[in-house]
Amino acid sequence: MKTLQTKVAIIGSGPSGLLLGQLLHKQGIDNIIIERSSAQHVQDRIRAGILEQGFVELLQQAGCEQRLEQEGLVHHGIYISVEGKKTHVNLTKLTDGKVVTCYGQTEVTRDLMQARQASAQTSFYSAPVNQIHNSPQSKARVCFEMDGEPYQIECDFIAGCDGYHGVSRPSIPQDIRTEYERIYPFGWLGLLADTPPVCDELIYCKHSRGFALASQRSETRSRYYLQVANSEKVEEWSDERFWQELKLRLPAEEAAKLQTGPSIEKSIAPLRSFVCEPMQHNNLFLVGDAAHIVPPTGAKGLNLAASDVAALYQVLSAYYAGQPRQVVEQYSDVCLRRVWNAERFSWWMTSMLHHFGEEHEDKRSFVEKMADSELEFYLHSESGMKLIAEQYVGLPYEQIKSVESEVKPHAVQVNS
Ligand code: RFL
Ligand code: PHB
Repeated sequence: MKTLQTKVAIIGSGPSGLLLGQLLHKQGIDNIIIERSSAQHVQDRIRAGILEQGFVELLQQAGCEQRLEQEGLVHHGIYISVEGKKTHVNLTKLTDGKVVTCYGQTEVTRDLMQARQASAQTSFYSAPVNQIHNSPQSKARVCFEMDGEPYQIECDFIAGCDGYHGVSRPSIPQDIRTEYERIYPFGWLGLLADTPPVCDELIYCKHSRGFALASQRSETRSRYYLQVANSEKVEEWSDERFWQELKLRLPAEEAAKLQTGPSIEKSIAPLRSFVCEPMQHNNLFLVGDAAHIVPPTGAKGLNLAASDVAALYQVLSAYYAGQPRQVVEQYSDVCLRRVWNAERFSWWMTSMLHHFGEEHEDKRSFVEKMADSELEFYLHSESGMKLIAEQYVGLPYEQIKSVESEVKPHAVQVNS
């Protein structure tokens, strides 16, 4: 077995792992990334598209902001459409100048991977981690296989950035972790196409046929989503069927100018809310989707991963700058406060905007009428709109607390 050594072993090369690796590298903290899939596979995954300001600032700190600043689309607002009637939520006005940036996760991943290559830090691809040793009595160890050969990495800390299906979370003993979960009775069917977006801002559409979202990746590339039942199969959705259904759910003005075209990608993602507490155990930290999942309605999944990275980067930097080990112990609590906030917002947006009515085919349910009324209440009140805007642009990151070294009393030398 080959043995390597590093300070931080990072499992997973999604946005969490890559961003953490780059920030630590900039701070002179050695790290190794181990990724199950090939680099190409990681780069080709089509996922999130909206970045909060906090994420953009982290990319700047990591030195990976050049392309984002040239190609990212700054959005000052979003539209919420209810049965075709649009309301504009002016994010900038309602939050004293904040914005979000539309820049695909695929592009973020590509920029971070390029920076990683240039950094000469070690990364292993097509190398699934199969075991984690994380006891307080011995050095932390990560074991994996590559090209049929076993490897182990000895390290101070392990960052579990390996997503919802990774090995990090299950390696925390069951009696230590508590998991909270909600599975929604629908998913999102997403379609990417090289057609100009119908609108220069995002439109979240509540509709009796089901939710729809009009998003984008650039001025020439659109990303659309449709709420579909969990039983639906992507093969049953031809491009023509998708475009027809989307037209029915968009406001009339956008439906009239919708330009259709062949899809570049089409897939169904189930919707889930999930949190694992605590987010750390001994020398292992869970980061991003490894610890929590939100339904995509609030555009929070990727942004939450970034705020975890910010917290872990801060505690590890403080530790390697000489603060006592205790400084890393605040990681989970700091993260979980922000995580639960985003979980609540994402659940709320999902509950307000989706159609839950399959059990009530001819009569709308009481719960749905409550959601209609609540959404209308928010959209017709300045303070309601402000609440939506503040959460959509993202709450500020919490700063970690310094831990003073224990001052040992001076020994008094007694001369005999
Ligand atoms: P990732 O991106 O899942 O990366 C985890 C990485 O770990 C690797 N891995 C392992 N590596 C080594 N050994 C093992 N044993 C391993 N097990 C797993 C995986 O191969 C993978 O490369 O997690 P990370 O970095 O925390 O990033 C989180 C974001 O990717 C995620 O929050 C968002 O993409 C969620 N999400 C969306 N968020 C939004 O805000 N808006 C969206 O529109 C949106 N769409 C999506 C999404 C997530 C999706 N998933 C997870 C299927 C659409 C989809 C389809
Ligand atoms: C996307 O563009 O993929 C996207 C944007 C906003 C969301 C979810 C997904 O809330």
